[in-house]
Amino acid sequence: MNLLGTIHSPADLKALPPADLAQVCAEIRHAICEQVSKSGGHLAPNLGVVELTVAMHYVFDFSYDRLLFDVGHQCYTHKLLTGRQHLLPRLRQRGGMSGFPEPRESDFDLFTVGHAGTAIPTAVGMARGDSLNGEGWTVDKPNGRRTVSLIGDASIVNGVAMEGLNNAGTLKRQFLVVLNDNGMSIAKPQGAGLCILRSLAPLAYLWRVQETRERNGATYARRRKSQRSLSPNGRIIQGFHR
Ligand SMILES: Cc1ncc(C[n+]2csc(CCOP(=O)(O)OP(=O)(O)O)c2C)c(N)n1
Repeated sequence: MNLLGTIHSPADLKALPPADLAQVCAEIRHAICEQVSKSGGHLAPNLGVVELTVAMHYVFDFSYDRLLFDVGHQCYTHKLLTGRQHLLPRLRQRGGMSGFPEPRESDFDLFTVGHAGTAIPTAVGMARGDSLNGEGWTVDKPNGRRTVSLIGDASIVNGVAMEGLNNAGTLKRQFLVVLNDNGMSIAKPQGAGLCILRSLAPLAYLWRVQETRERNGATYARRRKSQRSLSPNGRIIQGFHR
């Protein structure tokens, strides 16, 4: 049975059991490949975020919460989950599906955006606006709007993205940045920022080890010591949360 055809909004996706999500992802991949092979379009950036986008729509409610794509042409899965499958056959053509987030197409697209570095500062502005309106998520208002920005490893080193992270630290509320660290941009990413990200990889690995050890009842002191010795640079990113 085709599942994607039954999804007219993220509410339909949320109604599926988690076990069905892999099939939804496979059908989305197939739909994107079929269409891009006919009309052109961005293939790799979209195939790289299928599972990630499905997971975000499964967890959050973006008819209310905020979702911002930094790499705008990564939005095909998002569009297929938000009532726009009928526009896909005319991808990037008049009257069809724009290849970028487009608020005139759907309320699920908050910002017309190509690329790059803009998602985090824009999300900061939206989060601050929601908070000023009394609609933002806080500990006391757990049903308030949450904000999520998705950004790649080549884009997070943009000056404006870093400035956004700096400002995000002043929000004092929920603010999620999902870093899609796939080790690739148009060519191999370069520069010092990349070295910092690479140095975080052992930390991510250790967190997985920690989870296993937690289940096995290992002591907290021992876990912390391992974390420090493996990744001193982890504190650079953690520092933005202070
Ligand atoms: C300001 C600007 N610089 C460069 C580009 C060209 N460009 C489009 S996508 C991209 C790479 C994106 O890489 P990354 O952020 O790692 O995303 P992903 O690998 O997840 O696609 C670049 C350099 C652009 N569109 N705009």
